[in-house]
Amino acid sequence: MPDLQQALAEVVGSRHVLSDPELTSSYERDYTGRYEGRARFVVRPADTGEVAGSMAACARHGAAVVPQGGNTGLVGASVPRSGEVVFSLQRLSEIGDVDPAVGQVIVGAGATLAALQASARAAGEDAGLDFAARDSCTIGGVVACDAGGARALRHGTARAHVAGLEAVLADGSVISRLAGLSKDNAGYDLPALLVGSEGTLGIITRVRWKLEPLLPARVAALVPLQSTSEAARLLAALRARAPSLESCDFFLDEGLRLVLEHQRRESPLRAAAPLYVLAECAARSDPTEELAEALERAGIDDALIADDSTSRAGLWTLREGHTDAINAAGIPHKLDVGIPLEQFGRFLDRVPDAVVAAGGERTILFGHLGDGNVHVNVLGADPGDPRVDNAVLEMTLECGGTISAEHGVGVEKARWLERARGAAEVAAMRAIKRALDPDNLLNPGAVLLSAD
Ligand code: 2HG
Ligand code: ZN
Repeated sequence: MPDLQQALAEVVGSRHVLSDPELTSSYERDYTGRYEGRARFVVRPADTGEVAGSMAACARHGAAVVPQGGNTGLVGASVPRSGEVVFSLQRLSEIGDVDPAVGQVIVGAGATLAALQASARAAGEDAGLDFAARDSCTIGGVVACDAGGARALRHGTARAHVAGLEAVLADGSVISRLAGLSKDNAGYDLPALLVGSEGTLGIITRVRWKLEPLLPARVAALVPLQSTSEAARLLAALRARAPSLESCDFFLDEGLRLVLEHQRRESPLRAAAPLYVLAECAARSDPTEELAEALERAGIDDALIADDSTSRAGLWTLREGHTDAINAAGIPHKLDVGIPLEQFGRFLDRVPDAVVAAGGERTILFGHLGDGNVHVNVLGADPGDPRVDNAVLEMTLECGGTISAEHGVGVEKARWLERARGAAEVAAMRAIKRALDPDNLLNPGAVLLSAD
């Protein structure tokens, strides 16, 4: 049997099997800097056949693999831990023609979200999903971790956009459901199982993506608020009065100050407030009146309204700029949790003290209010110290929330899965994992702890 490097080179060509640390290092460290490890090789297949051939070679050699797209994951699941082969899917970037009759398009796992958005727009459609990492994150990763973002409030998470997919399994075999039939219930829904499986059940190579109609008329409002109960009242008013509501995000004053400092700009608001909501409405015709009615119903008269694309983008950079501004200030602990709205205020009030008691210094809270999705970012704790993570996740469960809303479980929260889901559910997950990946070759240690 040829050695693994030679076997992989026979499949993808030797220049696509990287082993020189200068070439592999960018695949070995995650975006936050909290997670890194060495790769045995980085392999860069060009298409599904090459992914399948590479996986079969790894299976023959008993070599574990970590699939990777744009390496924008935030839970440690996209970088190697201990000598795995990294499969970079970036060369699978082809985007097919939009089928206008069904509003679907077949997208390669390595196409960026921004490229999908551009293709959709050119065909008069919308990808229906959007978030700050759009220029780097890839569709395979988006689907593998069931990413959400601000527009999930209206259009659902990545799962809602998957009309089918193609993937390579642990033995190198290929499953393909790309016909895009809206009614197709022949057998188990394996594509649904792969969505959110974070590379532990198969390597997604192509996705049939469901598009949304393009809504060209957009208006956003940045609303300064005094409390989470005011925010809840605003959300209720938006739901009642503005059916065009697409996003309803939030951030706090501490986060805003950090972002303004990082972006070297002034606040667009005259006065600071403890909490800000950024809401956006989208429709075929101007939704400004709808938004204004909702704001009035919530008793708001000091919102900043942005009705052209430049001013809307200016407001969204304040919200989306949090991740970069936090990264520039240190290596963060990032806990992406979901909290029932009635517990939102209690959670936001209590979490900073719990973080300090667990050895963290600074807590920055922001996220997607409409989905109850809070991004808890903590600075000042040692990257390897789990106490902050434990404190935040403990409080999340106490509040009836979920330990992972849109970033995934990864390696960061694998220890917590059983607490969060219960023994029976995790036993069922393990049975599925064993059936599809008996040798634990696919992203070992992500989602489910390998040791058990
Ligand atoms: C966002 O909503 C992303 O901007 C990233 O989910 C959140 O950096 C984070 O914690
Ligand atoms: Zn988010």
